[in-house]
Amino acid sequence: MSNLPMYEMLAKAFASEGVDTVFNLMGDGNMHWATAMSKIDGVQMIHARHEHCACAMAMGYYCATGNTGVASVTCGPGVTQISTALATAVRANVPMVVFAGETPINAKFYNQAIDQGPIVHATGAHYVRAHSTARMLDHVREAFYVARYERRPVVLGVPYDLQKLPFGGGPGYVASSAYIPQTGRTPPHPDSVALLVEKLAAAQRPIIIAGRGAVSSGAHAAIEELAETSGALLATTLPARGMFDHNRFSIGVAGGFASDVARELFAQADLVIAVGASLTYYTVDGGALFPKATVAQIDEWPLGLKDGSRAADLFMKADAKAGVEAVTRALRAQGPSQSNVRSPALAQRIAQTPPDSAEFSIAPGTFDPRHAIAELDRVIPKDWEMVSGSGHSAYFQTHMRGRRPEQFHALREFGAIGNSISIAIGVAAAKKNGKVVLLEGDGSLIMHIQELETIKRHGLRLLICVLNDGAYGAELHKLRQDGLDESGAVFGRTDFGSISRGFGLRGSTIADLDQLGSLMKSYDAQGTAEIWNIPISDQVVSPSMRRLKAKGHGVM
Ligand SMILES: Cc1ncc(C[n+]2csc(CCOP(=O)(O)OP(=O)(O)O)c2C)c(N)n1
Ligand SMILES: [Mg+2]
Repeated sequence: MSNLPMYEMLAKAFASEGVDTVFNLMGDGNMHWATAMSKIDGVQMIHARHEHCACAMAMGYYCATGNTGVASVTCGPGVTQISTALATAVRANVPMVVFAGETPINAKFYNQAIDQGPIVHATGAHYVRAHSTARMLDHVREAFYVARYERRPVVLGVPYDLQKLPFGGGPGYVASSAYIPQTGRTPPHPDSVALLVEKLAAAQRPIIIAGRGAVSSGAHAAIEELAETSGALLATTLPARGMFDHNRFSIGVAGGFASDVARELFAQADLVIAVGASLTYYTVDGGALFPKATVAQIDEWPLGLKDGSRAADLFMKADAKAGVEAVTRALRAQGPSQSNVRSPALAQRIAQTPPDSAEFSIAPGTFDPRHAIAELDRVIPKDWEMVSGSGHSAYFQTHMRGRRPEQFHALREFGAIGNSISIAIGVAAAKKNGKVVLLEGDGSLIMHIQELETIKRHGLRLLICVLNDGAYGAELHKLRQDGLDESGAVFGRTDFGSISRGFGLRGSTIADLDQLGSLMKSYDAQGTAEIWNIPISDQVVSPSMRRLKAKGHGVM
């Protein structure tokens, strides 16, 4: 075994880390390793058509499984291609390991040579410069350890002349999981419980916002119990969207995408408790969402300063579930609280009021995106994985209901378009059951449309719904609001149905929203991926975009 080439040992170490799927694009720097990986029993190799997409697929795979995503790219241009994917993974806390070659360390000249570390570091990702043959397996362990424990992307750069040397022996590989501290749930300090209970008992209009930390802690039921006990309303951050959709006092997402009713209730809130939510600029809508509220944060790692603003007024350092349960117990012991916000009339209003009821005139042959989304919400089964894209149409997608946050995937933290087809491919490669839908804008989809070929070649099955306004809608609406020429953001409605068929997949343009039910049945009955090209109006402006006008674009 010790005489095996280094690339074989590197592949075995990756397998020991539990890697079962790799998203790859070959070049000199990674082809030996990738080929060795593909020979390992149970490893699925997905060969992408762009390195950015290989990484975004690995991110999608993480979203669907919770396991560290693994991608592989070649040295030099392979690495320069992935900077947007790395920055996106950094912002979204996605654990990912990218096996990248490096140009040969002993070569006098190599045209693809570039200092890869600074490129990777500039994105916020970690770079492991694997230059020691004796410590080569330690380098792999470090990559997985940092990715898993710090929840961020890591690029492992291995010069490819070193990859071809004989391994030379050494102790067996011990996977990174053996090094990750297992500390159990962090309990809250009694003083912070007492302080929060005092505030909660006195609050008349409290709202709890749950975030990703609440989802990963399994705090769903505990938070609903605290809300019930304290008379609080329930909301979530965007990534935790859907957590309380079944609860009649759930007001949906907090932030710029909040519904009209939610905005009104937040404006009146006197206490907001963020549970496992870092209170980003977007969650608090730049500070405009709950100006009157005292803000408390329950978090494993509370933040005093977030995105340039004070995050909260009081803090509890605790695991989400443990912290919330302690507050509920103490609140019960203390007796009834002052809250008076919950009522049957409010529950009815929440259930019956549309997120946004502004009126627009809709040109013939196009749909109001709100109607298109409502119909998609009706026909797409609730147990499907949903990947939600970016752009202006993302607002409408956010208001679909009844799907668990674990099945809703939107990596928008870096604000980059062009990721979502690949994220959806990663989800589809993990799930392998066809129950994956991507909702995406036309501009973002076409940015990496070549990945339809990857879908076809690997026989992946997913449904892609394009909200096609024939434009970079997000840009178009800002240009219009500023009275500028919009022609640079308008492209016309690309015929994605034909493009899809050209790649050997199924595809159609939707002429009537009533078609969607029967199209869903025919998608289910066969084995090929499909695009529904949905022409939407470019006149319907989301409330978040309308508010942007009032604030002034780009001014935070
Ligand atoms: C990589 C990247 N390039 C450019 C932008 C600027 N941008 C933001 S939204 C958008 C338009 C997206 O168009 P589309 O996917 O059709 O969605 P729509 O806004 O029309 O709903 C653009 C170009 C960006 N965010 N990321
Ligand atoms: Mg568009």
